[in-house]
Amino acid sequence: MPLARRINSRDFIELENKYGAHNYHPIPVVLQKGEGVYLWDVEGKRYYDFLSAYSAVNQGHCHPKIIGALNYQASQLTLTSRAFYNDKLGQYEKYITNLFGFEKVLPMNTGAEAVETALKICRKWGAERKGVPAAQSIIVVCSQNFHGRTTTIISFSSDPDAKNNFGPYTPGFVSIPYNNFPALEKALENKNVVGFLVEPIQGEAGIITPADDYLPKVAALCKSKNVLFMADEIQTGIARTGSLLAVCGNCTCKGQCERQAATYARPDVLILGKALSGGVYPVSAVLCDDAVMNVIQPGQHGSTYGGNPLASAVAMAALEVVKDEKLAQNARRLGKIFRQRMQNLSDVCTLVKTVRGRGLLNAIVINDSPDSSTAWDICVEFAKNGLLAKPTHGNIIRFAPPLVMNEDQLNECCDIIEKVIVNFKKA
Ligand code: IF1
Repeated sequence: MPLARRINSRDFIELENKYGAHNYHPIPVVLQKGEGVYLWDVEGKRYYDFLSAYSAVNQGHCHPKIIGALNYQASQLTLTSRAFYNDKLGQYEKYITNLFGFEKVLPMNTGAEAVETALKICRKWGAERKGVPAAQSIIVVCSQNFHGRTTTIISFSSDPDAKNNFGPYTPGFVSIPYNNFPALEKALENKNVVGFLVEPIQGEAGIITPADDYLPKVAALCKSKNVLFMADEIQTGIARTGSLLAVCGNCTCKGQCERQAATYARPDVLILGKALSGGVYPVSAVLCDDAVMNVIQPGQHGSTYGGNPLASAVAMAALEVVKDEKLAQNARRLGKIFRQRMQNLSDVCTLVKTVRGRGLLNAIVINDSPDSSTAWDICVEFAKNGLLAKPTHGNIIRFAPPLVMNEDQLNECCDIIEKVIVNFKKA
């Protein structure tokens, strides 16, 4: 009787290939355990996580405080539906609205659901408060956006992979170039525009950071035109970019104020997700003031799991970790060190064309065609050297470690990145 062979990474990959939809092309590692900034594969190899599940694990993998909240609440009450009240949702709603400085929150589960919720609120507000007939309302978006994968959201995507052959598409959206204020001014001349949806930093597009004055000017223009400024902070929020919110980034207080600073680009609608739960449970949220949120009345929007006690307990713990462990400050400090190390590398290595980002949301642009496999091949080499990252598009590699990383760990990761890139030989 042959000894049963220990199941290995290749077996797990084959299982996913055979039984799972092929809607991803993962880096060939099979992960089994995560703790803080580290991940281990099924063979016991340890990696630094430099993706953080696309910025959902800002607090580090399996943070003990968040897991503790999950375990306790899971043993008490997980889901009631909103047909009844529960003892966690109200506490969570008070906590999150006070923390971000808004009057109301509508709790959802995934980021795309929160974006869809924001779009619905905006359209309804346009019809019932601005007087734009629902069938004529327009929401302005930016080209190269990423806001999720539902049919309405991909209707205004400019990425053919995300959009092609998923029509017919939802109407009512106009796309303008990102970080182009004159283009926004022109678009808002249309009186039927009810909202502007934008990422404070475009993540999937390749960590595109706008001009420092872009978002404050967007906030002021939307206010003057009675258009809702909707900030999608699902990837940039929760301390990732070195302040609690990326829209705080230019504020003189750097996110520690009650958001009164003149340079704070306060959105009318704030959309959160991902690290709102520290990667432990799907939690998303839409925050706005009563004047906007109260267009939603009972029976007009909802979700089976939205605002459940488990999500509420996990999200409160996840947000407390951000504050207690000063993750925004750490992201700001380590981000500067990281970009300097990458710029030093770019100065001596032609393979790194550009370095950009804010806080611990950064990217390097590889000096090769977006159609080349170079960025992918470099990420495979990173994995062999104990660091996990993945290209966003073609030749751009996103670097987004958990915000709990310390300076020594960051420098060790920079050593790995530099070693791989300096020694990289194109196939
Ligand atoms: C995938 C990208 C990142 C987001 C922003 C909404 C959502 C996302 C700014 C939707 C989600 C995820 C989705 C995931 C990969 C990842 C991603 F590559 F797709 F674009 F991070 F950049 N707004 N981003 O980044 O949130 O519904 O996923 O909870 O779909 O491949 P979700």
